[in-house]
Amino acid sequence: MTRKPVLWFAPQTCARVTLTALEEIGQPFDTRLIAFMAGEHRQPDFLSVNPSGKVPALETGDGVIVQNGAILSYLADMFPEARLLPHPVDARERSRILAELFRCSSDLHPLVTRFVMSPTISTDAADAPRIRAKAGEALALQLAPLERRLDAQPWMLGQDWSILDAYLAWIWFRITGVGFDQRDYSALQTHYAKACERPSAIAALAHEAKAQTELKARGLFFQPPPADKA
Ligand SMILES: N[C@@H](CCC(=O)N[C@@H](CS)C(=O)NCC(=O)O)C(=O)O
Repeated sequence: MTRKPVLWFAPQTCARVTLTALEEIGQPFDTRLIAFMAGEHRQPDFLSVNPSGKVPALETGDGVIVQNGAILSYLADMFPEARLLPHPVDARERSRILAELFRCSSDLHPLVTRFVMSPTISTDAADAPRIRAKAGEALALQLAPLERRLDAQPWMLGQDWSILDAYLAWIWFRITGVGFDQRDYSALQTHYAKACERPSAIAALAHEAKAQTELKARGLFFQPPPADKA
């Protein structure tokens, strides 16, 4: 990746995970902010980068990479010294690591979207609490094994932090931000607090804070409503 990468992102979205990965790598990168409330994700400028209109998208010397899992896997391979993911010794170990990435991007993230964005998913406002409740039940089912795992080990993959911990931390931030019941998840709470202490996470949040200020100034910052207001 010879040219400086450019990350297309928005604050509070799953692009936070990619932002954290780039901060962890510690090499210069640029960002382009997408204002969802202005519909910028549906405008030609961005659609020419990612035709599906979703963040994150990473422009690199190797072309544009989309899908968080693919970007993280690419960055882990390109910058092995950053140890974003363990270096797999064989195909089986690689499959275990990929399974955890897909757990975040394919199992959990769609549920997060339904739970957090239920008021914007349905055209019928009365439906929103029901959609959120169903997504909450499904999330509880998916998070229970992770709670047990994190009760027995500090990080998603064992003793060492990986970018999967930033992914899970974003998921936790998103759902608890709108009122997911945390009571049965003390290990996840501890994990989130530890994940947020990492310098790369602090830097990513500082970056987001600047973007958030910019969006607020433009009247374009969106905060999903909490559960009791959905
Ligand atoms: N499968 C994609 C999902 C990305 C995604 O849904 N991003 C959200 C923000 S968290 C987004 O851009 N949503 C805008 C939209 O779907 O219109 C990935 O893992 O990168």
